Amino acid sequence: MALANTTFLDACAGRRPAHTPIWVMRQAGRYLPEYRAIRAKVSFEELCHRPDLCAEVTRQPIDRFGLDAAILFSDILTVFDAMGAKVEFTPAPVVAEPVRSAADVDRLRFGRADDHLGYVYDAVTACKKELDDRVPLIGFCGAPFTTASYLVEGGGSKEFMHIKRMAFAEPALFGRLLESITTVLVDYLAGQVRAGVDALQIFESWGAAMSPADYREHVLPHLRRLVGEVKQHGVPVILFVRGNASLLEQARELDADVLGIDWSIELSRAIEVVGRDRVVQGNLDPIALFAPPKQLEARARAIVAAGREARGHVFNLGHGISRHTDPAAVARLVEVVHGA
Ligand code: 1CP
Repeated sequence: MALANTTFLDACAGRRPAHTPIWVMRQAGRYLPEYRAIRAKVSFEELCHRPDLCAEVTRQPIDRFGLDAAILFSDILTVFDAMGAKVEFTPAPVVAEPVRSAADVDRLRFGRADDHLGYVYDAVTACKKELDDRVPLIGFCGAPFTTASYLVEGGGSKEFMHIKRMAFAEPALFGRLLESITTVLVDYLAGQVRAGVDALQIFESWGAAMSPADYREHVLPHLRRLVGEVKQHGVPVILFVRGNASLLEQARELDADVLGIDWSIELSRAIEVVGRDRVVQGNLDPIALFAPPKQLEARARAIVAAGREARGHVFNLGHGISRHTDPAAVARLVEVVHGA
């Protein structure tokens, strides 16, 4: 069956649908009472392992807001199951044994995604069925550096001391780790496409921890390989690199169909940097959802207008939605973007 709403895929392909499509990073999650009701019954880990519940929470924001794309409910760290690393969600992720030395890297078992992540593929299948071709489904993974940062730091981080130390002091070890992670990610995204996702997003949430020169030397080659290999599957690839103002010039070199823009740069300026021939996604400050309605509306309209200068534009936030957001503000935002 054909998709009922193709606005998101049209924009990804550089076409101009009747309205600007919108989805919201982290749209399924704790700001929604219907999500919290499910989480009151099951842990986050259990939720990720239950395809029926993944499908339900993936659909929740589609039902409530009429967004133009759904994103698979999972996490960028579930992929650790294919690397022999254990993570607990508290809800912030905690890696029991951080990977900091050559012996630690040797201890990891970089396996086939198919052997360890079948439950995610089952969730994709369940989501596709649940969505019933109303909107496309986005699959995702963390970028090699962002994924590695959780492994090496042992969780979230402010300074990224351990992973940067590894890159600067033991570049061969760092390179070996990122290369192995990238191989798993390539395999994992291929499996998501086989299971039925219509598009892919790669989240480089923490790339700005590196200076632009260090990013180019130590990180970009791996991201380039990931994007290049994943592009062969024929679904649109969105590359979201946070810290755009400094890293956008590197992101634009890669062959991603869509470049995600955070709110550290005006969308019009970002379009000048990446070129008007590119498709962009973004970039409302998530905290703008806490502004008075008129102000939210003005900010959203300005971003839709700026997006018209690019070859294509998918409206989104500049990063994940805050768990404290009032769902009514999201409903208003969707209405404004669709009406603009
Ligand atoms: O208690 C709970 O319910 C757990 C909170 C939660 C949720 C809802 C976590 C733990 N992960 C998720 C789901 C999730 N994570 C999704 C699917 C839902 C959706 O988008 O609608 C996605 C795409 C992610 C991606 C993700 N996880 C990223 C990249 C995006 C970003 O925000 O930069 C990152 C960095 C993570 C790690 C992670 N997982 C969970 C938390 C609380 C975090 C962030 C920790 C940190 O700040 O370091």
